[in-house]
Amino acid sequence: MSTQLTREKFGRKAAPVKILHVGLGNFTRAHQAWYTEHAEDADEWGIAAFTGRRPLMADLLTPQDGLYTLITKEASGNAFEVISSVVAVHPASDFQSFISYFASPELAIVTTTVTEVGYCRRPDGSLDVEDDLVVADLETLRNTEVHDLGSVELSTAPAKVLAGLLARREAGAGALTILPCDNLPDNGSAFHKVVADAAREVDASLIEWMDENVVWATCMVDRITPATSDEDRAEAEQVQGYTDASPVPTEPFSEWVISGQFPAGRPNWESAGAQIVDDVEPYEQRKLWMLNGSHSLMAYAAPILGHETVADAIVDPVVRGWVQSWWEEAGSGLSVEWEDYAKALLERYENPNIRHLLAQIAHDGSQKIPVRIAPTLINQRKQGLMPSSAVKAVAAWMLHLLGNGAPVVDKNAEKVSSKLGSDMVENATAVLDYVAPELNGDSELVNAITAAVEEILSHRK
Ligand code: CS2
Repeated sequence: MSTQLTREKFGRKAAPVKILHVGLGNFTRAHQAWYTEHAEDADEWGIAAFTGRRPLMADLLTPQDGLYTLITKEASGNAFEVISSVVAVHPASDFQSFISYFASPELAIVTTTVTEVGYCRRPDGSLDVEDDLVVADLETLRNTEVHDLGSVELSTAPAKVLAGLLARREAGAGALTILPCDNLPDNGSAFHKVVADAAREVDASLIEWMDENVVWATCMVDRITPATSDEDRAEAEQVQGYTDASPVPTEPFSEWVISGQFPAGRPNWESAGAQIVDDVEPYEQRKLWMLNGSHSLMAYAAPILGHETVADAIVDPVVRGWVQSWWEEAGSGLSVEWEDYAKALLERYENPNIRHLLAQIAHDGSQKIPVRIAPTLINQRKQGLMPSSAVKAVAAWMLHLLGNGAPVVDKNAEKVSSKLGSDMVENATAVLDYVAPELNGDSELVNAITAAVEEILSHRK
């Protein structure tokens, strides 16, 4: 019989909750929780995490007191470590606890990984106040007294955080920092915008309070973290000698670049390797374009060529060539070094021990393509150039929406796919109109997309 993973058995005391995380998944467990665990003042900083819609992670981790095994997958083998910085895991439905943390003066930082979709934004960055879930949440908030906020059910991240802030103001619990950890440019301002838009709809007086009491910090996050497999669970048990319902596989590489103030303090994340900078933008662009952009290109194109994982795809000379051309194209628009970064990326992708499914990366392309690919497309067209790799990524996404390659898992894809039919020129026009409306009418670009569709299909397996 193997041992159960608990704090008592492993001698890990729970640190006081000063960080609340919205949207607990494997990424946060491999990234922010790892940095917090390794900060020199780790024993002062506990994370209370809330799941997304599915309560599974709370069910799995609560019996383990929030502990779990991080499996770092080196190309040469695996390293195992018990992480203990997550001290409580709540299902999203436990909104009473969510509100209580916000109302506590101890709470210093709120972090999020709600993915690009979770911001509920319109293409111009404003809150999508026509989205059914947003409409319902705002209605609920308008009809709820502050002292009853813990008993409501909300679905969207901007509304939840707004509810938390309303409770915090009421409690006089002081200033805090909100630090989104999603793959979006300027994620702090992006989240600020949607929460402020929500506040305007519910209680505009909160805007002024937020200006004085909430700092919206921004960061670039990076660590490739696939979903947990049965083999990971079995291996953790075999090597570590205990049962872990939810170990996390991750790569050795990790980067966190943060900018912003922390009026109520923060862990000494630098002591664990995080960088605190004045301007995140150059790091963010490099990561979003080079890493995430090539991920998306592979996620849509490579399954059509018969590949299932990043490690499979990157050793196919055709895909590798496409990725390297994309790096040159995207890199030429960056203000920072990118050649060494690209070399390191190749090594990360080639790691045969990481089984990163292309179908997982393919999720929610309607939110990812505009952020990862469109800037290069637009910048190059403005210079009169034909960005053939950005074009290839758009063509691959279009093929994906048309039913090729990985299955479509994207609640907002309908906005584009409803316009797609059998005429490739019309399809390319519709997709372009969604990805970069400012390039509407660029017939040369439309032709390039249809040619790229042919090229990708000519390699089909
Ligand atoms: C990936 C990212 O699923 C995706 O869209 O591109 O999750 C990527 O693995 C991380 O951003 C790496 O830091």
